[in-house]
Amino acid sequence: MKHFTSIKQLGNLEEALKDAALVKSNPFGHQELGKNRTCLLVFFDNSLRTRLSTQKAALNLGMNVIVLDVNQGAWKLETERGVIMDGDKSEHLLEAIPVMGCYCDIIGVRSFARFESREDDYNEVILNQFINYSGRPVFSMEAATRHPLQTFADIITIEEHKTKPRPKVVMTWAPHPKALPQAVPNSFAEGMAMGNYDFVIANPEGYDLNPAFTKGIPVLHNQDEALEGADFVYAKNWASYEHYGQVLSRDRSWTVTKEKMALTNDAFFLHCLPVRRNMIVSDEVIESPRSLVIPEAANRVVSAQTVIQKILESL
Ligand code: AN0
Ligand code: CP
Repeated sequence: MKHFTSIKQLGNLEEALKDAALVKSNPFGHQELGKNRTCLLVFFDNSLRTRLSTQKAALNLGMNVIVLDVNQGAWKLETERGVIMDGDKSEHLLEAIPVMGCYCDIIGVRSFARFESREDDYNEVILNQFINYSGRPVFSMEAATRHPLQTFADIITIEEHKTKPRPKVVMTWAPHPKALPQAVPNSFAEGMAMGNYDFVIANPEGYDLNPAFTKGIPVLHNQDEALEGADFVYAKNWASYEHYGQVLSRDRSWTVTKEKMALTNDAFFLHCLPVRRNMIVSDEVIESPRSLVIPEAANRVVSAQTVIQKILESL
């Protein structure tokens, strides 16, 4: 694997899950692969899980790790070409990226949707500049439209807990005070399509995702109907795609509560975290024995390590 920007690049999901199981059972088995190699993690946005789990994954593989928080301590970066740089930005991404490439062997990038232009976000302008100008393999740690390392961890977690060959998985929108990207839900939909899942999306009117990610997937605007018989409930907020970046609803009747979970087949609860309690999910549900949010976060090491290993093998 050269670059990793979409869960689809894993190819065969079943094979990738076998690789992940091997990584999980023997995390220090391939330290020779990373020896004397450097992994650079570049963050344009905040992170707890991705920051820690990806470092841990690279360390497990014997790599050296450097972390750069672009907005803390680095020069302010211009991202648009052709700009007369007489403002507060001291350096252009077009120099900064190849320079970063000089100091490492592989690069992870986190750069969320900016919600300034749907076209720029969906063209993954920042991530693609890293791919085009760093001279290094690049993997996404959540870009504008996808969060594939999260999706892979989500699927590993579902596979570990499913009790039937084709579980019903419901991804439901839930309320949040701020505009959040579509990367996590887009990516999860993409991942669900790769496996044997009875997958349904529930969201209010005006919140349908980009149809490129939801082709052939049932989308219901009635959450209760969608939750019926679910084996897994995957909650997430996202801002509107149609009215791009807008928060059209904060309707707390969409919060995942005990009453909502009672509609399911004693479903497991998943969320990528960070989560706002009693907006997205009630205290009771997230603290219940059916909540998988911690094992799901733990699997972020496994997903990152499996992907970094594949990249190292192709260097
Ligand atoms: C981000 C999002 O929704 O994409 C990161 C989630 C992994 N969430 C927040 O910014 C709260
Ligand atoms: N789930 C996830 O990516 O969390 P962070 O934003 O904390 O990295």
